[in-house]
This record gives sequence, C-alpha cells and structure tokens, in this order.
Amino acid sequence: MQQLLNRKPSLKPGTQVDTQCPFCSVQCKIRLTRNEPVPGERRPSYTVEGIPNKASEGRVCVKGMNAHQHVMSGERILQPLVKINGKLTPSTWEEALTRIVDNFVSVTERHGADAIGLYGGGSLTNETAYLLGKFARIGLGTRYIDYNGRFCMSAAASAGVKTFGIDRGLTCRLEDIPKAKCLILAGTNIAECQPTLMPYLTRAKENGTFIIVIDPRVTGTAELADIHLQLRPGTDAALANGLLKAVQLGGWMDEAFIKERTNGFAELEKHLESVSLPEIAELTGLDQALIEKAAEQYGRAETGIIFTARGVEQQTDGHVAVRNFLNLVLATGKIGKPGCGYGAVTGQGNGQGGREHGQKADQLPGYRLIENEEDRRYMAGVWGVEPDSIPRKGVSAYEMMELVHQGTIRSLFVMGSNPVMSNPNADLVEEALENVEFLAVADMFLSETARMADVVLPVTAYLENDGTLTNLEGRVLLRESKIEAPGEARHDWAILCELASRLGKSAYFDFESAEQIFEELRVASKGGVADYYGITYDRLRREGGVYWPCPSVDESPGSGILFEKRFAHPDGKAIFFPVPSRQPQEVPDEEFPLTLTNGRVLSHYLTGVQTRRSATLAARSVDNFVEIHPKTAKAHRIEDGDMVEIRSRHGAFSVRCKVSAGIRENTLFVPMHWGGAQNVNKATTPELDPNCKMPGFKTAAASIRPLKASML
Ligand SMILES: Nc1nc2c(c(=O)[nH]1)N[C@H]1C(S)=C(S)[C@@H](COP(=O)(O)OP(=O)(O)OC[C@H]3O[C@@H](n4cnc5c(=O)[nH]c(N)nc54)[C@H](O)[C@@H]3O)O[C@H]1N2
Ligand SMILES: Nc1nc2c(c(=O)[nH]1)N[C@H]1C(S)=C(S)[C@@H](COP(=O)(O)OP(=O)(O)OC[C@H]3O[C@@H](n4cnc5c(=O)[nH]c(N)nc54)[C@H](O)[C@@H]3O)O[C@H]1N2
Ligand code: SF4
Ligand SMILES: [Mo]
Repeated sequence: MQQLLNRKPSLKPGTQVDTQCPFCSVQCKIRLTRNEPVPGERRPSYTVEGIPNKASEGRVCVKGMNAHQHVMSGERILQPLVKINGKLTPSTWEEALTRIVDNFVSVTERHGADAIGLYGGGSLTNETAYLLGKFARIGLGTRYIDYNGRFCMSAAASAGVKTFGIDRGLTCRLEDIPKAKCLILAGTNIAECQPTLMPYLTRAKENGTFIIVIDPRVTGTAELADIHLQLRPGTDAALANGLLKAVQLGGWMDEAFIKERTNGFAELEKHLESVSLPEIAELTGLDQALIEKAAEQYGRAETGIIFTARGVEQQTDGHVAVRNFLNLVLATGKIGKPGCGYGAVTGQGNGQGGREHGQKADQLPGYRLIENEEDRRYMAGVWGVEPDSIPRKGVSAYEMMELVHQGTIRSLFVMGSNPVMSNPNADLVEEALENVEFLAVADMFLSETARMADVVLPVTAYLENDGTLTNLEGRVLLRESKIEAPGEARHDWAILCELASRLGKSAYFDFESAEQIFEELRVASKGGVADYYGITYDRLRREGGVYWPCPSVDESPGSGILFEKRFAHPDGKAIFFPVPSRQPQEVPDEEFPLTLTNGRVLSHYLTGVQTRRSATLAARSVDNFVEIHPKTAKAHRIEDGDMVEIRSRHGAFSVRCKVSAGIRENTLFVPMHWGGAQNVNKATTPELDPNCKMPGFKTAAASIRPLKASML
C-alpha cells in the first residue's frame, strides 16, 4: 500500500508516449520521451517533440514543451483527502466517497436534489463532460450544473447560435487564414495564447494579407498589424458599428449575398442611419480616419476572416458585440468559401467539445436544449428514463456561486476548475465556498479551491487518461494514454461511475472505458447540432482527427468550411441583428479614473495551478504585474517595479508595476494567473451579460496607488 502511494507518475527510461498538450484549444500533438540516464544524472530528463498534425503542423509552444513537468511534480495529490478538525488529511477512497455520498443523500433528503451543484470545466475530455452532465441529471437529479467555459466561450457561442444557427468556433479551416486578403483580429492575442498558430498569420502576411488588430495593447499579435485600433476597453460593439457604417458608405456591402442568404438586413440598415462616425471615434477613443481605413481594407478585400476572443467577449455586452462583428461578416458576404469566415478563438483544450455535450445549465448532449421537449424525449430514450425525470435548466457558473453564497446550493462538487480564483468578484466567491455546507473537489493538485474542500479526490492527468477533445476548429481528436495512474489517482469518469453506483444508479453508469462512454455519446449526439455519430475511436486513430458535424460512419466528414450553401437556421439563412453603441460597462469617474482590463501571458495557463507547478514555466514569470502607460504611471507617481494597490468598486489587490508604452493611456492590464493578494478577480465586476451570463471581466473602473515603503 505504502509503495503504491509513493509511486509518482513516471515513464521508464527510453520509452515514449504520443499525446496531446493539455493546455490550449490548438491541441498540439506531442511526443514525450524519457531519455536514457547519463551517469551522474540525478533527475530524469525528457525530450518533447511536436508530431505533425493538421492544426499545429508539428509545432509546440513553451507550455507544451514543459507540460509533463507538472504531471511529474511532487505536488500531485496521490490519495484522497478529507477534512478532519479543519485540516485536509490523507484518507482512503472508501472514506472519501462515503463522505460525498452521505452528504448528497442527506442534502437531498433535507432540501431536495437542487441543493447540490456541479461545476465542470473545459479541460475535461468529451467523455467526462458528457458523463458529468448525465450524473447531474440522472445520478443526482439536480438542475444545477454549469462549467468554467461560461467565462470563456458563452458570448461567442450564443452569438453563433443566434446568427448562424450553430456554434462551431471556426466556420472555416486554419488553412484558410493565409488565403484571406484581410484579417481582423479583435481582442485576441494569438501570439501568447495560441502561439503555434502564429505561422498561419505570418504566412498570411507574406502573402500580402492586410491585418487589422483591435486591442488596447501592443501585443505580439498587434505587432503584425497594418492597422492597430487601440480602442478604449469595452467599446468593441461601437467600433463594429463604425466599421459597418463606413463599409456601407463605401458601397462595399455584398447585396446579392444579403438578399439570398440573410434575414433582417432592413433593420440593420435602419439602425445604421443613426450611427455617426465622429461619435464612434469619440466613444472608442480612436481616430475616425483609421476606422474608415480599416473598413475600406476589409470591405474591399475579396476574401477575409474576422476573429474574436475574450477581449471582445468578456464584457457585459459580449454577446451583441460578437453579433455586430458577425453583421460585418454577413454584410460583406465573407463566409462559406475559402479564405473567408468567422472564428471565435476557443480557449481551453476542450473548450469546444466541453460546450457541446451537456455540462451547461441549459443543455443536453449534441448541443440539444434542456427546455426543448423533443430534445428531452430523445435524451430520455437514450438514457432509458422518463422525459419528465430530467431536471429543467439551472443557472450559469457565477450565478451558481451566488446561490452557494445565499445558501440555496448547500453542497458543491467541482471537477476540473478552480472557481475561487477564476470567478469575478473573488471575495464573494471565497466567502461562499468558506461557508458552504460541503465542498468536494476532484483535481490533480491542491488548487486554491481544493484547499477549501471537505473532500479532495485525486485524478489522473493528461498523460494518464484516455479520451477525445475537440480543438478550436471543431476537429475531434483522440488522446490515448500509456502511463499508469500514479498513487491512487483515478480517472474523472471512473469517479463519476463509482459515485453513481453508490447512489443506486449503476445501471445508467456501467462504463469500463472512455471508449464505452464515447459510444453512448455518439448516440446521444446523433441528429443534434454537434453530431458525433459518425466518429469512432478507430476512425480517429485512422484519420488523425474528424470535423463535426459527422452524422455517418460511412461518409467522409465535411470539408471543414461551414455554410457553403446554407446556414443552420431552418430556412437556411443567417440573421442580422442591430446592436446599439454603448459606453463601457463601467465608466471611470474621479474616484476610479482608470480602466482595468486583464488577460494572459505566454508561459502561464489560466489560474496557474498547473503551470506554476512546472519549474521551467514558473521561472519565466514568477509574480503578477500590472502593465501601465508611462504617462499614467507618472501622473500617479509610480515607477517601474513599484508595488501598487489597484482598487475597483468591487475590491482590491496588489501587484508590481511594469511601465510600458505599448498600452493605452489610463488603461491597466493585469494577467489572471496568480491568486491570493495578487488576484485580479478581487476587482472584477460581478455584472453579467444578460444574453449569455458571461461576466464583464475585461472592463472595470479602477484606481491605482503606490505602496512605497514609507507609505506601508
Ligand atoms: N498562454 C496562455 N494561453 C492561453 C490561456 C492562458 O491562460 N495562457 N488560456 C486559454 C484560454 S482558456 C483562453 S479563453 C484563451 C484566451 O485568449 P485571448 O482572448 O486571446 O486572451 P486574453 O489575454 O484574455 O485577451 C486577449 C486580448 O484582449 C485584449 N483586450 C482587453 N480588453 C479588451 C477590449 O475591451 N477590447 C478588445 N478588442 N481587446 C481587449 C487584451 O489586451 C488581450 O491582448 O487563451 C487560451 N490560451
Ligand atoms: N479576470 C479574468 N478572469 C478569468 C478570465 C479572464 O480573462 N480574466 N478568463 C476566464 C476563462 S476564459 C476561463 S477558461 C476560466 C478558467 O478558470 P478555471 O476553471 O479556474 O481554470 P484552470 O486554472 O484551468 O482550473 C482548472 C483546474 O482543474 C484542474 N484540472 C486540469 N485538468 C483536469 C482534469 O482533467 N480533471 C480534473 N478533475 N481536474 C483538472 C487543474 O489542476 C486546475 O486546478 O477563467 C476565467 N476567469
Ligand atoms: S499551449 Fe496550445 S499552442 Fe502551446 S503546445 Fe499546448 S496546445 Fe499547442
Ligand atoms: Mo477560456
């Protein structure tokens, strides 16, 4: 037993595994080799190489090169932990699972199943995400399940569904990027966030593609730009109105496309009558001539692609801001053909698949809807239950935290997320998790959230766990593992099956492998929007990866270009939607004169639980910082390297200053990868987009003050 517990994850010298990077949505295929030891070597050494594949073409970034380090880290949790006298203490699976099941049963008896909440994540495989949704609805019977992708993809996903009738991150293939004559990159920093995709942009540049970047900062991505629109954070919807207006005035709209393939243009045209370019320039803080020039380049170009990511989307108007960029795509007819399209640059490794198979509050597998009677009947048939027994829709991730805070949700089970750091308004969330009756967390590490738990379950990492993940293109990929689970760690899906069995639901969770779960997922998704029926593990092994929708095992999947002839709405047409220009959600005032935005740096991933445990990655960026313009710094008597306190209407945190001329004046940028006193989410707003419940992470009014030694 003791030997087993001490068994750290390892690979025998000279052996190799072919796997996929656990981090971002590109899902680069990689080969990890444990090198033969050389005499005198004290630590094992590894070599990482990219494996050629259609997305990264064999490239790997610094995170992928070092991802194995966290897996091999001595900080892995290797046995279950339970809280005894306020302290997490090593325990047995029997004890840990009994505590969880006893709590679920007791909470259900006292308050009903809806007093239990489940919280998932976009790093989980399709199989686990599917099973988590099924566990909520069938294992527990609770309506409350949601996942961290709410903070990530919800604005773009809901916009795609409304405009096109379907949400698949990219409507085109990555190989279309160099074919586009014009690219608009709005609120996306591909250079740091999907680095292995950069050659698609540089290749485009070499082909003469005109690149427009919309970002308040000069990022690595913005350095490629022919035009950089360095707008005021939170004004993307207005900027898109300006671009639309200028395209209309220039006569660059595609009238034939609008007539044949869209609905609602008359309303958009009417709305554009009220749009004034000087007003847009004022609101966005940009030069009108530059907006017009950008519109001309995109409008006149024969082909073009617009990308958006979290800069545009993590706003309280993120859904409509994306829809306004989609208006621009439709008005110029740049979709459904090579070199054209729209892309929401998906974030997490399985950010795409994770939003398709039922871990969202309002969703059933295959992108079916939980409030749609036909969808409920179909899923009830697959699961062998009565349609009425499937709970109705719940609430979004942050709203679940509010329900925990209020005491409506009394027991919370978290799998694959670190919500105490990644939710907005972190102080409220911390208070909620401190006071909740019962918290269970399944993780590889003692994350900030796991530390607060009553029970922590150790899970397997990417090198140890089989499953499928769907990359940012909508390509389903199989990741097979060859390394045994370390210590007593178990697969996420196996934990769910065991819990269900102890709750008397084993008949619905009788799975012995990820592949068996995938076989059920195929049927569950059949006929749905995200149809995986034609995909099997064997096919994935043979073909390397398969685009969805893929309804048939015999036919070849689609070309990867969506909407060549029709959109996914029943009449085959896409829908225009007029979007008002508005002020940012939080307007600076005397007390909070600056605008705080946030995002990522190259070497860390999300809340940093994994990357801060990789020695090489941690060494590249040790602490959090704020990027601030030299003039703004001077006005606040701050120098490069000073410690400062940043305060908003919601809370405060402290970081070091990095003075940089690459950021807009009066704007602050802080990465999201550090917790505790350095956590930017202590100051982000709890306000949500009413359409998709995305928090307005990216814009808060803030103040800054130096914490000089004399002032401390
Ligand atoms: N290195 C690294 N890579 C990652 C991740 C990571 O944590 N680290 N996370 C992955 C995940 S889950 C995601 S979701 C993606 C995120 O990928 P991105 O969305 O590209 O990342 P962010 O840095 O959050 O934001 C992108 C840019 O938006 C800009 N921005 C801020 N406010 C605004 C605004 O109001 N308007 C506009 N137009 N731009 C604005 C920021 O300056 C930033 O450069 O990355 C994925 N890849
Ligand atoms: N201020 C601000 N806040 C943000 C954002 C922002 O841009 N600004 N971005 C938002 C976005 S886009 C996202 S995606 C969220 C992400 O927020 P989180 O969900 O908190 O992200 P992670 O840090 O990836 O947390 C994942 C946790 O799950 C664990 N884990 C990894 N893989 C597995 C697995 O296979 N199984 C299990 N059981 N556990 C696993 C990791 O160790 C880690 O503890 O943050 C959001 N929060
Ligand atoms: S982080 Fe993204 S780009 Fe880097 S290796 Fe991993 S999957 Fe590829
Ligand atoms: Mo994300």
